[in-house]
Amino acid sequence: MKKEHMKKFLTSHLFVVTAILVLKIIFLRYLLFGKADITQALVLELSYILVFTALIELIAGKWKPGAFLLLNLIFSTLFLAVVMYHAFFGRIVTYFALFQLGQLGTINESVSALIRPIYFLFFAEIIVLIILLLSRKYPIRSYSLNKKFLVLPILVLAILVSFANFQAHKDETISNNVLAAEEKGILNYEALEMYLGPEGQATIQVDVAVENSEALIEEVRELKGLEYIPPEQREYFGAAEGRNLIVIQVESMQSFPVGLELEGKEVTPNLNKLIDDSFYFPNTAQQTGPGNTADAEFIINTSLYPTAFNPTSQTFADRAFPSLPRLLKGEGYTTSTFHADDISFWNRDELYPALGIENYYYGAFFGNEDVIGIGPSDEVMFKKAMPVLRESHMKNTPFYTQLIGLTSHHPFHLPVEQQQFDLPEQFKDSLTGEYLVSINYMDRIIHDFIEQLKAEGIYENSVIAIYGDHFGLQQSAINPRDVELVTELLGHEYQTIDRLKIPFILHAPGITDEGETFEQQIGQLDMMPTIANLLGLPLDDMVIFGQDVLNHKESLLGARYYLPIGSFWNDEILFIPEKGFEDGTAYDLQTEEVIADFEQYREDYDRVLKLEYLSDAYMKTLPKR
Ligand code: GP9
Ligand code: MN
Repeated sequence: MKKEHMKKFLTSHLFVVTAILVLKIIFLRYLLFGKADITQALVLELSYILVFTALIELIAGKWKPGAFLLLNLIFSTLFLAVVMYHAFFGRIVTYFALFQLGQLGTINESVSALIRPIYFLFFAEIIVLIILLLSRKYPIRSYSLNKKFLVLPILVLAILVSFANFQAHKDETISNNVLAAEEKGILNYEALEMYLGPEGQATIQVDVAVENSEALIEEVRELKGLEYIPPEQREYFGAAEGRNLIVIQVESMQSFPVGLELEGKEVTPNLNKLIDDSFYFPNTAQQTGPGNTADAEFIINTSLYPTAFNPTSQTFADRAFPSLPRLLKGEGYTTSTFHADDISFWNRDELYPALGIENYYYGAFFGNEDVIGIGPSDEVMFKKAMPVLRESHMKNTPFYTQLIGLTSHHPFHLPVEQQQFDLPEQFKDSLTGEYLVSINYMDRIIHDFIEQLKAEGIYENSVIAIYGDHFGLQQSAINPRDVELVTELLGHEYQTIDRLKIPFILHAPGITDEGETFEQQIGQLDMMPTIANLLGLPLDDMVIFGQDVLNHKESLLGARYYLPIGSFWNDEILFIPEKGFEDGTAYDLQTEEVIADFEQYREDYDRVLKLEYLSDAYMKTLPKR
C-alpha cells in the first residue's frame, strides 16, 4: 500500500472507529474478567466489530459520519450496560435480560450507586470528537475507501472469521456465564445466546413423561432420595390446621444480620426474641433467578424452580399454577398480597392471577406517605394492610396474606429519623453499615406489626412465616471495603455460601413456643411444603420440587442464574461448576473450605440438573388461564 493510501486508511472512519471499539472492548474485558489479553480480544471480538463498521463504510454514503457516531454510541452504551449488570448481578447480561432494562426506572437509585467514574471512559472519545467536530478540527476524514478491493474483502473476511468463531464455540457448554463470555468472546457469546434461545442447548435425558403428574411426582421423589411418609405419620402435620397464614417477605434480608451484635447491640433484637419461640432455619439457600423479588414470591407459592434466564412472572404469566393460594382457597381461605411498588414491576399484574391470589394491593393503595427509596415504606404497607386483615378476621374466615417488603432494598438509604441503630465508627458511610441499619428498621416494624396482630386478636390463630427474598450485599464482589467489613462481622471470609444464605422463621403460637433452630441446609423451595404440612395440606398429588423440612432432613437444592447452571447444595457442600462438573468447586458447608476431591458428588450434580429440567418441562405443560 502506498504511503498516502496508508495515511488515508488510517484516518478513515472504518479504521478509527474500529480501533476505538476494539480498545473499548479490551477495556470491557479488563473490567469483567480482570485481565486484558489483547490477542484473545482481537481473535474473538475484532471480526464482529468489523462486520458492523465495514458494512457502514460500504453502504452508509453521505450518512457515514452520523452512522459511525451512532454505532459507537450504541456499542459504548451496551458495554456500559454489560459492566453495570455484571457489577449488580455477577453475570454477563444477555439479550433477553437487556429487554428488562426498562425496569431500571424503579431501581434507579441502585443503578446510580453502582456507577464508577472509570466507566465514563466508554464515552470519553465521543465527547472529544464532538468538541473537535464543533471546532471544525474533526480528525477523521470521510474518504471513500475502495469498496471493491478493500472494504468488501474486509467485510467478507470479517463475516467468515465471525462465523468460524461462532461454529467453534456453538456446542461448547460452559456453566459459568462469565467464563463463557470470556472464552467465546463477548459479542460471539451474545450471538450464540440469540441463536440458541433462552434455554440454551441443554439436552438432559429423563425417564419420565412430564405430562403424567403421578409418575413425575414419583420421579422427583426418587431423584431427591425422599422416602414417602403418609400424612398421619408426619410430624406437625395439621398442627396449625385452619389458621391464618401471614407471610412476610423481607427485601434483601440475609441470614448474617439476624442475631448479630455490634458493640453489644443487637441488629435484630425483636426477631431474635421471636426466634426463641419459633422454628428457625438460618441455613436457607436463596434459589431465586432473574426475577429476584418476584421469583421469591413465585417460589413460596409453588415450590417450583423459577426459570433460569427470564423472570418467571414474564415467561409463564399466562398460566394457572397449582399453588398455595389455590389450595387454601379450596379450604375456604381468602387470599391477598401487599406490595408498595407499582404492580407492573416484574409483571405482577399477571403473576398474581397466575398464582391464584385473589386480592392484591399495590402502588396507589398505599398513597404517597413516607416514601423511602422505591415507594411507600414498609411501615406504611403494614399499617394499610391491617384494616384489610381485620376485615377478613371479622368475617371469621381464615386468610392467607403475603406482605412483600420494599424498604430494605439496595442501596439501603433510610431517612435519618428512621435510623435507630448506632453504627460503630468503621461501619459509618459504608454499604454494609447502611444495610444493617435497614435490617434493624425492618426488625422494628415487623415487631410493631406483630404487636398489632396481637391487639387485633389475629395473632393467636395464625402462622407467621418470615424470610428474606435474596441477598442484599451482592456488590461486595467489587467493593473491597465491604468485603472486609462483612468478613469482620462473620469472623471468616465473606463467601458465596454466606451471600446466598437467607433466614426462614416459622412462628405459630402454641406450636413453636419451645423454639428450635434447625441447622440443616434447606432452600426457598422447601418453605411452601413445610408451611403446608403445618396447615394440614398433604400435597401428595402436587408436583413440587421442595420438601417439608420438618420431616425430611436430607437435601438436594439447585440454583441457577446467580450461580452457574448445575450448582447445588446438599447436606455437606455447596457445589459450583465452572465449565462443567470436573473443573467446579465444592465448598464444605461447615468450614466453607474448598474440598479437593468431590467426585462422589457427581451423582448429585446430574440429579439436580434433571430436577431443574423437569421443573421447566412441567411448567410448560401447565394450562393457560
Ligand atoms: C420491586 C421490588 C424490588 O417491586 O420488589 O425488586 P428487586 O430489585 O429486589 O427484584
Ligand atoms: Mn428483592
